[in-house]
Amino acid sequence: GNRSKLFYEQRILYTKCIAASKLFSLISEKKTNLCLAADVTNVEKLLKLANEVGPHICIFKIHADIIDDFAEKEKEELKNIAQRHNFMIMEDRKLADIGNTVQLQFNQISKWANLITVHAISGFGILEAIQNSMNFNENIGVFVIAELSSQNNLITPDYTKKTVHLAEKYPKLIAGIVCQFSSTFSNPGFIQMTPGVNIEENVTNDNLGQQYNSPETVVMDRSADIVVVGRGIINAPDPSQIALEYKKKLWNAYLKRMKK
Ligand code: 5BU
Repeated sequence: GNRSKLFYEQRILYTKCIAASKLFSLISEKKTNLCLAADVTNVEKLLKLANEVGPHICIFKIHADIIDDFAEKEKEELKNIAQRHNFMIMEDRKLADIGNTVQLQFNQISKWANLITVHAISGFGILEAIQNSMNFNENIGVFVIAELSSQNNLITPDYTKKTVHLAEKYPKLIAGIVCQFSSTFSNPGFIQMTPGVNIEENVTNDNLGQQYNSPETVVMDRSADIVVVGRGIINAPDPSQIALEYKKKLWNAYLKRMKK
């Protein structure tokens, strides 16, 4: 079937990943498919963003290694905010090492994150390692990176295909795929997460290779289920107000896709 024609609620029937079904239902409850990329270095600013933007997002995505003094207390506080506003916390760590090392890294990150990104570059060992650890914590969902948004990145069509094929072998683990195109995978149980979106006029890239599309392009033409927005929101004078604007645009694009 065509996954882009199923409502979020319907997609729950196809997933075997607990985190993915939670995500599908919170998206349809809150009517938001917006993921905030909270790429800030100051931990107070991070928590303030989570509080202010929280009502408008399904995922609060961070890079823990860029934050100054992100300690136990702050992680607990972020978890509390996530519970209050009903969003999930993603660590965009892009794990990529051999299975054993990834297992050790995962065991730390799974103490506070609900979702995590991984590269499939090192092969099956990385997913086996996470699966072994998952027995203790069933609620962490993995997003596998099959494509990147950056210009001239080194991922080939063959690598993308093999990544999706590998992900298919771990349905309980895999919440979704980070990719750019509708054709990248077909399993309706996987969530398509797509970064590289900005609504400012004439902003199509940054000067370090990032490439931007519109909400309509990624949701309607490329069938994204969750859209990642960072600087378009966090650099605005009023992040909460602009997040609401992104939320509405992205949700309308989804509704239009379903009617098309
Ligand atoms: P931006 O400020 O909207 O450009 O931030 C995009 C975020 O998505 C940032 O945190 C990146 O690390 C992340 N990202 C990406 O931009 N492109 C990719 O292909 C992947 C992740 Br995978």
